[in-house]
Amino acid sequence: MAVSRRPVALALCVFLSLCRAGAQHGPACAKWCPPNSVCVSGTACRCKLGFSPPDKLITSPTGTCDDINECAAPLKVSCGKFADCENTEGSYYCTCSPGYELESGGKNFSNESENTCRAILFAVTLQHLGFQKGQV
Ligand SMILES: [Ca+2]
Repeated sequence: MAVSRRPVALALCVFLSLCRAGAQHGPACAKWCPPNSVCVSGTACRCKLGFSPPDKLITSPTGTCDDINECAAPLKVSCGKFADCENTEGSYYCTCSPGYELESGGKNFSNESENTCRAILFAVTLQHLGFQKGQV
């Protein structure tokens, strides 16, 4: 039955070439994902870390991913004492308040547990200049 084999072989060939074409282009990916999001499938995108909505899939080109203000309610990160929270696009950081510095001498940290802000001691500066205790 050589006659009936031909359409089957042709169909198989078409099927395989379609599969191969699909594999070549990788998984289907939505081309319209809004800024600050990544493609999840051909019809959905997800906001990058630090952007809102954080756990909802975006399924329309009109969707947007907005920066989450980690320094404001309801998230409000606690930077601890003598420190301020600074919001940035896609992230945030904590920094010591004016007149305070990290023990390490570094500038930024990420939360209260890393807070080592301490007053920049005026007395230490005076000692460096040669003043003794009680002279000022
Ligand atoms: Ca932010």
